[in-house]
Amino acid sequence: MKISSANYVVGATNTSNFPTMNLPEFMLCGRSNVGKSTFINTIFNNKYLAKTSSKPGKTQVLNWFLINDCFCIVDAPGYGYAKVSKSQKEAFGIMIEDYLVNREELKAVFQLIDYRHQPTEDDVLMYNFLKYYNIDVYFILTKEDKVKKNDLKKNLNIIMKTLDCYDNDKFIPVSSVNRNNIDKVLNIIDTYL
Ligand SMILES: Nc1nc2c(ncn2[C@@H]2O[C@H](COP(=O)(O)OP(=O)(O)OP(=O)(O)O)[C@@H](O)[C@H]2O)c(=O)[nH]1
Ligand SMILES: [Mg+2]
Repeated sequence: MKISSANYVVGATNTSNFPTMNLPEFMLCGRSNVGKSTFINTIFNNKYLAKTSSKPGKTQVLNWFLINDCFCIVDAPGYGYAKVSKSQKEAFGIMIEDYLVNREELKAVFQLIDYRHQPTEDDVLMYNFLKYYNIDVYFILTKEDKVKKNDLKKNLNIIMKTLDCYDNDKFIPVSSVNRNNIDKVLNIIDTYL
């Protein structure tokens, strides 16, 4: 897929102000700091598109990005960030659940997992939630450039085992540093368009 345009559309916190473009949407979810916003900038080749930070908790609302005027990517706040207040965590949770359960435009979710670490309880809960609602999910393993060659297979096995996933679930290791496998993600999106 050739990317001819990628633009920020809007940020929203509840159904009443979600945009109404009636285009296919793909959501990114994952722990705070796993690299969701960076991943958007990497796939669409524009480091200023989504705001990123080395400190967790950067993204605070659902952000829509319009790609090639034909589909949207939705960036979400991360889960599992200890410093976010309990009430804010609940608000993020409700907003993301509301989106995932009710959004007709949603085609698939890319769940991002840090390739260096064992998935957390929150990662497992999110995966089970997606499966329960029959939402197509693809795992993106981020920060591959930071994993030692010798650990690639071992880490993948730990991640698959912890998530207790299905044999046909797809895992795509990516890196914002060397752009590894970015074309594979675009190919997946293409199959829904
Ligand atoms: N080395 C390396 N660093 C990465 C990669 N992806 C993201 N990062 C770094 O990880 C940090 C967090 O990235 P973000 O994209 O802001 O993370 P996020 O998941 O959007 O975080 P929240 O908005 O807080 O939920 C930043 O310092 C990025 O530069 C990668 O593939 N390789
Ligand atoms: Mg972010």
